[in-house]
Amino acid sequence: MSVMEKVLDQYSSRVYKNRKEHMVTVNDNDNNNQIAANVRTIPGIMTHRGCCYAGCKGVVLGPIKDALQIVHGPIGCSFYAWGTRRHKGKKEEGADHYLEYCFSTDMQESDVVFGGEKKLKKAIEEAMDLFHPSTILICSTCPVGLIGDDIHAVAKWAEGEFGIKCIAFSCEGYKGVSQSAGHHIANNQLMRFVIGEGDREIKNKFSVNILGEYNIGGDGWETERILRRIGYEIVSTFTGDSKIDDLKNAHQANLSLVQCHRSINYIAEMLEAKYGVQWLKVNFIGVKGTIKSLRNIAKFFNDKELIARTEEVIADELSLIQDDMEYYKSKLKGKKAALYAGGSRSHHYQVLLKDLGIQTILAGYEFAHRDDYEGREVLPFIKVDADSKNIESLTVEPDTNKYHLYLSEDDVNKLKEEKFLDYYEGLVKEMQDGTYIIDDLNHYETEEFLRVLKPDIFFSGIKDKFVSQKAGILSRQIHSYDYSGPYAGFRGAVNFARDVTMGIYTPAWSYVKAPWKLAPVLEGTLGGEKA
Ligand code: CFM
Ligand code: HCA
Repeated sequence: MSVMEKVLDQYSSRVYKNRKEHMVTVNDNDNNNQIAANVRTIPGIMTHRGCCYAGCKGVVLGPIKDALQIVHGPIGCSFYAWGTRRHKGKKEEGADHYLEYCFSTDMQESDVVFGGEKKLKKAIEEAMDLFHPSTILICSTCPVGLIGDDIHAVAKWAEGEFGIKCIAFSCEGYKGVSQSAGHHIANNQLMRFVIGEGDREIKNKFSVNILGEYNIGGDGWETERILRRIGYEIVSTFTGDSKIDDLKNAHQANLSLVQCHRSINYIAEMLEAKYGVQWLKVNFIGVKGTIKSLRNIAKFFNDKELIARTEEVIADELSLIQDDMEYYKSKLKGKKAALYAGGSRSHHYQVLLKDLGIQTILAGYEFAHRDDYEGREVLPFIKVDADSKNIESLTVEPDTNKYHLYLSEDDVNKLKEEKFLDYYEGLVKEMQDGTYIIDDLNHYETEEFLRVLKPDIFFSGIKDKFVSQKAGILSRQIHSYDYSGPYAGFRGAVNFARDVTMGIYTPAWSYVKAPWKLAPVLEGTLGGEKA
């Protein structure tokens, strides 16, 4: 029996058939590595996915530091999103700063029965009284959609009443099939009501947006440090350590760098269609990934001095980390890893693991779409189902006043044909033949794959971390970095290598004996048959 068959074997035939389509043995299948993705989880299965609200409020909007964000809903949703994602931001003199706060309407049963709009208005009035924000974002959680509170009308009222910007996001948790729906909803509203409004003077022609960089553990700061050292101007970062005013100016940059394709490709595409800002996929995780990204950015701007400066900075940064990286590589070479994250890190981190001689034997995503796995070439073949149709898709037209091109149209088309611009190759091409890719890996499958494949380390999140550790397999969180970081760029690579080495070599592992390794597994019968 193959490894996959062994894991699937416990399922009933219907679940077996469904889950099989979410599993791929790389380059060892009759299906061109095609995978089922972005569809509903089977009810009753212990998924690791989050919800639409998590993707909108938690992921995309959360890091915007000067917008006061009110969650309209019961308190639990807010409490869960309060600081757990570690999107860092610095307070700036003279600017609003709300990152450390958690604002909620604390919806109660009576609000669900009689409607919650009044309470939301009251919360806005209170927020205005106490904090005088210039921007308020309202995010709804499940009950708000169910009872039909019109948060968009309340946002309009707030704009008229207080002369502020107030945007509502109908990101009820139940929408779509995962966090991914929330990314889309957040992006649509930012495009509608924020991007394009700024007129800050951009003096540097080497101007970029960094899209899909949320500054987890300070990753964005390291990326920005390197880019600034080379001579780029960063117009906006979506949305790590960002301010509304930066986002308003995104249309003025000459190039968008896309770090996390899954959460932000919509804005990258709309910025291009409406304002002519081309986009380039980058990956600042891993030394080789960082170097390749820097060279590609310089190639786009096509300037001799910039290209030379890029090489100078790369050489200098490398000289500062090379000894450390060699040392950690000597400790980690030959180890095997499994990765499971949301929609992009299970690819990005493989580049850094390769730098350290660690092989990835299994990679999974909670909510990536087929293009994140198989590359954007499959986009025309992705079936749009009812759940995707429920999420609004914006169509934008070129803005005649603000549309601008850095390169000529011919050059842009040539670079698109070369799959240099507007392209993401996806996860599967990074992986070795015979390794495994799993979509929406659930709790049972996680335990089974770990048991059978025995990786040295499992990179995932808080929900599975301790299950893995209790079974004697080191787990590090690649969502929150276990309070460490940054892991991006040159300096981040060393931090990561240090943390992984400490984890693997800690003597604690010699004291861990999983309980089921000491006692015999229970035996019995099920429905009169042998279990
Ligand atoms: Fe993009 Fe992200 Fe990720 Fe993501 Fe997330 Fe995240 Fe993640 Mo957690 S935006 S898809 S929705 S890289 S919060 S910062 S770590 S699951 S792999
Ligand atoms: C989310 C946020 C999350 C959760 C991480 C985890 C994050 O999806 O709601 O499960 O450990 O990175 O904070 O992905």
